[in-house]
Formats: sequence, structure tokens, C-alpha cells
Amino acid sequence: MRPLNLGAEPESARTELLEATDEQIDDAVTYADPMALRGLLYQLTGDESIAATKVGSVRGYVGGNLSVGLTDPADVALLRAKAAQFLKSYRDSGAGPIDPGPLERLPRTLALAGGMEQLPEDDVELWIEEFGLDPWARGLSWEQPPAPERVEGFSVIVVGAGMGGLNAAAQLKHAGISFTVIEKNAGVGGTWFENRYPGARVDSPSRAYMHILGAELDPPSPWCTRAENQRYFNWVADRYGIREHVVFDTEVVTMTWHEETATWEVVAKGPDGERVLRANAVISAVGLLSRPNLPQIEGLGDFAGLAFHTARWPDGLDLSDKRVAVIGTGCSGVQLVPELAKLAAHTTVFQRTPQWLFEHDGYLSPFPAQATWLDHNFPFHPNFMRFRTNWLLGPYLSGPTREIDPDFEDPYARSAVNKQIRDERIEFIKKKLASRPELIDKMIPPHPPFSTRPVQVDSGYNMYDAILRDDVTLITERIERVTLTGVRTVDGADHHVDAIVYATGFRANECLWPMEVLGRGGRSVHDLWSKDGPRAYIGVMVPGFPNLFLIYGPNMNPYGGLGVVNHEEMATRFLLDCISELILTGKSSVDVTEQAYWRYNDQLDEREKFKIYKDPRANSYYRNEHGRSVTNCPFPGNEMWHRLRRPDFGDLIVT
Ligand code: NA7
Repeated sequence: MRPLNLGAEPESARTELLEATDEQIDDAVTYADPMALRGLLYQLTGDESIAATKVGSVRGYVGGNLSVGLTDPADVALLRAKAAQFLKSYRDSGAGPIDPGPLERLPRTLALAGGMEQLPEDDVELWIEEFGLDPWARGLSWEQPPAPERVEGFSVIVVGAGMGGLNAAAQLKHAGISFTVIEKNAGVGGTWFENRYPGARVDSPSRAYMHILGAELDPPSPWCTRAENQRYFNWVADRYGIREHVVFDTEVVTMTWHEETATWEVVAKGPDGERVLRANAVISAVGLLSRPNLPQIEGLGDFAGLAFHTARWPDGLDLSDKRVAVIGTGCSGVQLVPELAKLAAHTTVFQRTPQWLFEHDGYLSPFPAQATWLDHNFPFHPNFMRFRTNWLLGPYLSGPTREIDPDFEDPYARSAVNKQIRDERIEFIKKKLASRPELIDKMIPPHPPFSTRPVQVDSGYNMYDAILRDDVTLITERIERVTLTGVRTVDGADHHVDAIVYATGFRANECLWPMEVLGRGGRSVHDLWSKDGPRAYIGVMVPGFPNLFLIYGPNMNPYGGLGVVNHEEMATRFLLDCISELILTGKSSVDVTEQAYWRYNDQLDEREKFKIYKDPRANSYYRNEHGRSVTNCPFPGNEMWHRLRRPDFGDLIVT
């Protein structure tokens, strides 16, 4: 394991804590996650009575995952009392900078916070990274400093300034490698810059939706709003000095590999027309949810009113006297409808397929003030919460819920836990729609939970509450066509509206589209992928396309284990190691062998056979028209971490 590059503890004393009364401290600790306290207090004190507290499976889900927690209320009370005691004596000692405790204790500590006897030995480094003490843990650490002229002679183009592009840029800057970021939008943030529809917020817990580079921040909400996410990405750009490296409002059109110079020529279109850039390597940080999908519905162009996609919501739009149709009920539609219902005169929801909704108390609210107070005043509380959240989403707890059990027989579910989750979801639907039982069947999805993206909602006010409103109409008849005045369904009904919102998703299966990417011998990447959709070697490299690295490439969308940001960071470290190999050796290109590409993809095809998204009743961007997933990663996050930990140069050709 490499040494930790510890992030700074605040220099100044924690003034809020210094001013806190005993009562405030006692109150705040009641908002702490007891499992986080279990780890935190053990790490800081080494008190074995903390380690002796008992854990077991408990109810409670993050996105449908099973959970582990403290089973004895007396243990919870003990941890809260010890936490309060610790904070009071820390306050009385002046609340100055504090040491994180012995680093060799961390593996046991993290196991305690996770509720495991011990961490799997091979995964210890992964979890210490996730803990976020070292902001550069997933960056490039030169084993030997390269000659300055070698580094100076190397340049990189990063395509996209969203979550992945910002991290890549910060890492390149930290490593001293020259780079330019090309961004099609006027600002950073990618999908969060674009998706401004009412109700837009992240559907992964925010503590697991921040880079290790951002671990010093605590998110304001458990599920941050679009504006809060956008603020975070702006913060990353400023904190790491990235903005000056970004060419905004400029879209990459073609990328062509030139063998004789071993460089990429990138043609990009901006406000002043086309420009040509050259670099030794290209990092594609284009997102999965970046190209809106407009549905194939007849008459789309006939509508006389306002019509737009959720990712193209007009700024300042006033819908207060408008009848609005929403077509599509995936995550975007389900987030939009309850908020739109409050804004529009009338909302008509066109639902082709209902989705499984997972409720959370406080999904729509910021963290309680006490939880934020703990983040600011309890040393390392954000780190433990970050770790806990990633752990709950991670491979040991969430992985099994995404697997088909071939021996499990049930007409609707694919494993015992899948059935349990389905039954609970149906109970939730029945409870919510008790006053309108005729709606219940319409809201039960035909596919098993997790065969499509689970949709996170607020327990109190969500899609089910919205469709009960007098000013909301749910239409489940198929759409026949769009007309001059609205939407006609196959039963012949005309639904007259003033505006149509297409909540119809993204072209997630068309990796790198609409860019033209030409590799060795002028071969187009889309030609290479024409047989059954995009593929890559561990999500990052494509044979025949040397020095091209993908950050959120084919099959990199986590499915049952860790989150998008983790995968992107792992991919970035991998590609930085490839780039450093070129810089250190003075060689000019790195490509993956066909054999390694296919070996990986054969394993991937084999592994996905038992994933619930393969259920034939499911229809979503989780599977393409060839029946395979181009988006989802069937390998658990810890396995991907090992695959991406460092390049296996036996699979690569460096020339
Ligand atoms: P999704 O999840 O791809 O959902 C798209 C929705 O649009 C879904 O309800 C589709 O119904 C519907 N759709 C698409 N085409 C049509 C046509 N032709 N007619 C009627 N309905 C249609 O996109 P989202 O934007 O909601 O979510 C994308 C990601 O953002 C999500 O995974 C989260 O990570 C955040 P269908 O189910 O195909 O019947």
C-alpha cells in the first residue's frame, strides 16, 4: 500500500464546538449514524468496549440494498454517550487540530464501521481510499521523477468537464502534465449543468457522489439538488484551478489518430468556427447521460406549443397557466412530475412503463442542522459518513441483490431477496394509493426490481402522491401520435396541452456518439462496435485506438457495488499510469491487444448472464437492441478496483 498523503485538518479551532453547550452536544449525537460512531470513536480512542458492540442485519435500504447495523439499543446508547463525552472533552481542550489516530488501526476501524469482523484483506486499500483521508489516493504517484523535458513534451486533451473530466483535469494538473479540456457547455458540471428541470436532484446518496478530492466538503443534503451539485462541481473547478484549462462552448466533432506522429488530431466546433488541436493522448470524459433521446413518436414536429426535453428546460419558464404533458416516467419523469404539478395549471403524465420507487425520509430536504454540525465539529465525521455510504452501496451488501438465483422459482422475482424487495415495494404502492385502488395495478412494474434503474423518491411526497392530485392526470394508454394541439392515444382520445416535456432519457447506449473517432488505419470506433454495441478493455481502452482513454466508457456504470465517481477515479488512475509509462520510457503509444480486449469482454458477457437486468421483461438503457448491456458493469466494484489498480502491461502494447 502506498503511503497516505493526508489532507489537512482545519488549522483553526472548531469555533461552533467551543461555543456549544453540553445539551447541544447531547442533542447533536442523537443525529449521528451509530455505525459511523462505532468506527470513529474506535479510531480516535482505541476503546475496545466500542468494538464489542453487536451488529447484525437490520432493515433499512440505500437504493434497495440490505443493511448492517447495531442490534442492541443499549449499544447505540453507549456509543452516543461516548461520542458526547468525547466531544465535550475535546471542546474543553480547545478543539484544535486533531490527529486521525494510528493509521495501522484503520483496517479494523473500517471493518467496525462496516459491521464486518474484518475487511477482506485484498480490499483494505480500496476502503482506505474511500475513507478519503488522502485526496490524491487515486492520482499519479511517480515512482521516479521523470526528466522535465519528457513531461513538457507530453500533452493531453480531455473531452468534457463533468464529474469525470474535472477529476482527470485535477489529477493531470497535480501530476504536472499539460492538458486542455474541451467542454460543449458554457460551464462545468456536465449533466448537472444541463438538467435544470424542476425536481432534478441526484439519485445516488450525495456522500458517495463526491470525489476523493472533495472529501473535505460535506454535502448540504443527503440527495443534493441540481443547484447543490452544480455548486460542488464549480467548487472542484476553482479549488483545483481547472477553469483556466477549459475551452467552453466548444464541441469535439472528430478525433483522428496519426500513426506517424503518434498524436491525436481533434477537431472541435466553437463560437468562432472549427479549431484543430493536437495532443499525445485523449481522455474521453463524455457522460452516459449527455445526449438527449427524443422518442420515435409520429407527429413530433406537428405540435404548435412549446416542446422540449427534460435536459433542455428553458430558463425562467412560467407554466402557471399552462397544461403540460410529460412523456416518460424514468428517474427524470418521476422527479419532475411531483414538482411540476405544483407549478403548472394541469399536468398530464404519459406512462408507458411504471418503475419501482424506493422511498426515503428526507429525500427532498437538506440534512438536519445537527448532522451538518457533526460534519463541521466532530473530527473525521465526514470521512466516516462517506465511508459508510459507499460501504452500504458497495459490493458486499448491494451485489447479492442484483444477482439472478437460477434455482429460485417465482413468476415475478429473480431471487429470494428480490422477491422480498418486490413485496415491500408493492406494499408501499398500496399504502400510497389506498384511496384510489384502481391506480395500484397501473403502478406495478412488469419487470423485477433492479432489472431497470431503481428510482429514489421521498416518502412523504412523490409520484404516487402526485397522481392523486386533482390537477394531475395519469394516462397509461399508448401514445398514437403527437398532434398540433397535444397528444393522441391509441384509444382515440386527444389530450390538449400547451407544452410537452420529453422525459424520455438519453442515448446512453451510443458511447462517444456523435463524435467521429478514427483510430489506426482510419478505422471508425463506431464501425468496430457495429456488431453488438460499444465495448472496451476494463471500460478504458479500445484496440486500434492507442492513447485514447475512456473514463465512463462501455460497461462502467456500476451495478451493485460502489458508485459512478469511484469507477471514474479508478479508470483515471489506470490511464494516468499508462500515460506515465509513456512519459517515463519515452515511448509514444500504448494500445490494448485484441486478445486482452476480447478476454475481458468474454468474461463480461459470461458474468452478466446472471444479472437481474438481463430479465427479458425489462426494457431500459440497461440493455441495448442486441440484448447485452453496453452501460452496466457486471463486475462488483471491488473487482473493478483490482482490475484497474495498475495496468497489466502484458495486455498492452507500448511502442
Ligand atoms: P430513462 O430512465 O431512460 O427513462 C426514459 C423514459 O421515457 C421511460 O419512462 C420510457 O418509457 C420513456 N419513453 C422513451 N421513449 C418513449 C416513447 N417513444 N413513448 C413513450 N415513452 C417513452 O431516462 P431518465 O431521464 O428518466 O433517467 C436517466 C437517468 O438519469 C437515470 O437512470 C438516473 O440515473 C438519472 P419505457 O420505460 O421505455 O416504457
